[in-house]
Parts: sequence; structure tokens; C-alpha cells
Amino acid sequence: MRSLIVATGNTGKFEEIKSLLPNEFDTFYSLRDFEENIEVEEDSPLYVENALKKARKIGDRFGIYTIADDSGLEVEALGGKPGIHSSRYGSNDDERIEKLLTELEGIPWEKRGATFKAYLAFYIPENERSYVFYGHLTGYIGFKKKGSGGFGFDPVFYISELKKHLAELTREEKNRISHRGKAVYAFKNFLNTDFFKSPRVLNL
Ligand code: ITT
Repeated sequence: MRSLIVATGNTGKFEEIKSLLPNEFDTFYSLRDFEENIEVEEDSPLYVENALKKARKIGDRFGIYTIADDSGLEVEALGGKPGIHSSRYGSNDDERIEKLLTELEGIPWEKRGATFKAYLAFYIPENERSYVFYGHLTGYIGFKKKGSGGFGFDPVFYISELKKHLAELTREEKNRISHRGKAVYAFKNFLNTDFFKSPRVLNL
């Protein structure tokens, strides 16, 4: 019986990660499943460090394999903002999108390039080891919201190759190309080729 905590309170992230690991774990928990509210201060300027911090703190508290995702949207015309501060850019998704569109008012298509980045940290409480996986997705910030799928900035993130916004894709379509989808794919390969196959090498 394998369990995994996805150390997030963000339901969108949780559902995506869970759907990408259909055969690897039997039970998934998000932070919403625990009564205790464990504060993890995401105070590093690096996504990777925040992801590691979240995974270690939660994994040590509950003694269960833990994965944490620290991600963000970097917009070229804004010098990489909101980036690491994406979740604090506004108090909810609508507010964050509104603020982004306002900051980009008057900026033409060719200067609206943006990248989503995701760092996933996997932590094993038994031996205190951590592994990190990364993925990114490039696109453009559109002029208005489109679609109702996904979460966060998905309604304004346009993929030229598909001529669609991320929120217009099904979860499976988003998973296939997204920053998180790519990071989880690498994690899944690690689990299936190394981790589950060689537990003794990993001192488990
Ligand atoms: P946890 O820390 O609890 O996991 P969070 O939402 O605060 O949840 P982050 O600090 O990693 O997570 O912030 C990521 C933000 O970046 C997220 O709130 C969205 O605004 C944005 N974001 C990340 N991935 C996204 C995606 O796939 N689609 C749309 N927006 C995304």
C-alpha cells in the first residue's frame, strides 16, 4: 500500500498531479486532508528551495512520501514577474488575472511571451533524501480570458501551436504539454525505472 502526500492546498495542482500518477500510488493526500495547519514559509527566491522546504517539512511531520510543487508564471514584458510570487499576486485567480491584464495593457502580442515553470520535490522521510524534477511551458498572455478548465492563469495563457488557451484544454490535454505534466513525467520515470525497482540502493 503506497501513499503520497501532495503538499499543497491548491486543489488544481493536487488534481493534476494525482491524475498523472494513476498506477504509482494507492492513496493521495493533500494538505486539505489534515486538520493540523502546518505553516511552511516560502521565503526563498528560488522555486527549487521552496519546493524542497515544503516537501521536507510535511514529509517529516507525517512520515509519508511527500511531493511538493513550487511553480509560477514568468512574463517577459514584466521582467519575469510575477514568477516566484505568482500565488501572492492577488487574493484569488480572478484578481491575479485582472492585475496581469492591467499590467500588460498596450503591450503587443510579440512582447507578451511567458513561461510557466514547475519544480517538484519528492521527499522520503525514512532516509531523508530528496529528489527534484522540473518542467516548463512557453506561450503568450492573451488579451482576455478564454475557457473554463484548469486553474490559476490558465484562461489567459495562450499556446500558439494549439491556437488555444490552457483553460480551453481538457485535463489530459493540459497534462500532456504543461510544465507540471513534464515534471511529473520525469518523476514517474524515476519511480518506475529506479526507485521502485532498487529500494536497497536507496537504503529503504
Ligand atoms: P501551494 O503552495 O499550497 O502548493 P500555491 O497556489 O500557493 O499552492 P505556489 O506558491 O507554487 O502554489 O504558486 C503557484 C502559482 O502559480 C499558482 O497559485 C498559480 O497562480 C500559478 N500557477 C502555477 N501553475 C499553474 C498552472 O498550471 N496553471 C495556472 N496557473 C498556475
